[in-house]
Amino acid sequence: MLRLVTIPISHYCEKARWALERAGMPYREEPHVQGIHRLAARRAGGGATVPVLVTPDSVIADSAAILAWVDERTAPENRLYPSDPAARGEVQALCRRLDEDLGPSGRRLMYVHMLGQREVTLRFNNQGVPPWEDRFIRWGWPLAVRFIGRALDIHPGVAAEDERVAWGELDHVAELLADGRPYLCGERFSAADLTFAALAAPLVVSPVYGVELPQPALLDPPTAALVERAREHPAGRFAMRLIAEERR
Ligand SMILES: N[C@@H](CCC(=O)N[C@@H](CS)C(=O)NCC(=O)O)C(=O)O
Repeated sequence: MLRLVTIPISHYCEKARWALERAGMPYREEPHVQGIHRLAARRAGGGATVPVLVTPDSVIADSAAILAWVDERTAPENRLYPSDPAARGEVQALCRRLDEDLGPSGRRLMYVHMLGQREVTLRFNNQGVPPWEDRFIRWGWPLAVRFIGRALDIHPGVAAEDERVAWGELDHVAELLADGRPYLCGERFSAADLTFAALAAPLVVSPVYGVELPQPALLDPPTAALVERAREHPAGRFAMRLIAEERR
């Protein structure tokens, strides 16, 4: 049985879950809270980040590498990467861009919003984690806020900066779609679509995700307004469409 070490709320972990589930590969998720995840990731044979996928003969500690590993074991008609080298290169380049720009900016933006909403954050963040980790992070909440702040380099003004980068990425996706193509790299759902929709999930607060996400009615008004604005963006609407159609 495959093992997937995660922070359940993490959008990089959602990428891995989505790829595994889409390929019909059974796996056991091992969810942890922030901080403890580093011990779990290292114990599984990975580095400091999750997801980490433990297979019978390897340990894969990066979400893009997990998608590639899953794809090699998927029937050709369901693959996420085209076999043509040029088309494959295009998908990989877009995935890399989204991993490097949309992923970190959207994540930090949502953490800045959510860290001030302790109860709702803990309720949704801690789904499925071991009970002692749930108690640990509740008890040590101020420490957890400091740990996350340091790990993500949260500083004054960072939310505006992240919003600019994240919306720049949404605009880029909207520009790609402006010629009427149904998917980011053409006629077929690819790793770029999965990567985009998973990494945009915190911004649009995806209604389908590996764990439940707090819908706008539960969020503070500025956060709810941000989510509504993301959902109304053409790229946000595209993410919602992909999630509804492809995230089974
Ligand atoms: N490039 C990595 C990035 C993964 C990543 O940043 N994971 C976050 C969770 S969203 C993490 O583990 N951060 C905690 C840390 O750096 O300590 C991937 O795609 O797997």
